[in-house]
Amino acid sequence: MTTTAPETEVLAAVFDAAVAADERIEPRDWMPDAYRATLVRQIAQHAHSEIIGMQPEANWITRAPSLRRKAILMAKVQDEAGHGLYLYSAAETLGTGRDELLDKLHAGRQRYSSIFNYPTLTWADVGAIGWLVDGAAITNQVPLCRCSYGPYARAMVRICKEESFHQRQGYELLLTLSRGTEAQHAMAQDAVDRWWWPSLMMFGPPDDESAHSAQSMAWKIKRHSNDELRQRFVDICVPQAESLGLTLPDPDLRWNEARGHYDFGAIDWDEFHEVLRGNGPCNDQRIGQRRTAHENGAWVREAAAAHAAKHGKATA
Ligand code: BYC
Repeated sequence: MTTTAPETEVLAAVFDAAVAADERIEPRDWMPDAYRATLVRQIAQHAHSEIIGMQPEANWITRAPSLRRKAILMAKVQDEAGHGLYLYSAAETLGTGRDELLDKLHAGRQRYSSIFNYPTLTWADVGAIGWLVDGAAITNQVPLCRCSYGPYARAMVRICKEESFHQRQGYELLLTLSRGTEAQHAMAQDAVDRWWWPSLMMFGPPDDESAHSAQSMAWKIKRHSNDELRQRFVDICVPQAESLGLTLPDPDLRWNEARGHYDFGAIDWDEFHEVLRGNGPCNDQRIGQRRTAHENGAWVREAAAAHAAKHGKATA
């Protein structure tokens, strides 16, 4: 639908008023092109993170130490596929199809979270991912349940419930290892040492370098800045690490009475940018495996399309 300049001004005023009043923007509502593009960028990146995020943990399904642990891990990895589906569906409501987004991911034109470019070297990494990575994801994503765009906000409610369960299983797994043999305790500590700093990077660049934060916060897509959420996460983790009997690998971590927060050491932003440029330890492996999985699934998509055509149904 094309609109004249005065019409667009009226529509923009209605949109601004809805955002100011904390009302939800829904798919059929008028929205600025840049708002739509920002949402597609963030939701796509988030969806891609969910499905790429299946890989590091799936690496341990065949080697889980018990049937119970295997069943839990399989369920968690399946949940992540589900989160990807909710999010690709939310992006579809903005007029962007799943095929298009997957093509962009496979061509390296859209991002997924930096965290999934690190390897899972031991079984304890499954615990560290649950505790730290899902913990960081929840801290970042709970405010997204109040995002101004309705379909994204509603998808986040369900995702956050499941992520909370994932975080608890990671904590419980690490606690078991931490209280186990000396070797198990050391394995848990080593995993936390490797995952701590990359988890802090999940929140994105510092506020003064975050290109999108100010506008996304004005549109109430993001409700807090990257640094605010990172600080919240550190404050949550320190007492949890103590209960786990594990330490966090930061000599500068200490309570600051005046600020009412934990101070923490400098993050290696060069490492973050290298990972974003594709030079992390597992970037090639992750995207290569994703492309292969997509190619191997072509027959399923073709069969579903043929079935739908025969029965007169639209395909996704
Ligand atoms: N990794 O202006 P900024 C999960 C990019 S995992 C890669 O601050 P924004 C899960 C950013 O895209 C988490 N790229 O951006 C857990 C931008 O580049 P472009 C997935 C990053 O969007 C367990 C540039 O840096 N969650 O759920 O305002 C198992 C400048 O950044 C990262 C989400 O995606 C990063 N860490 O803020 C399985 C949550 N950080 O796009 C799955 C939703 C920044 O201009 N997303 N960049 O090329 C968000 O909340 C925001 O997009 C971010 C970044 C906080 C991540």
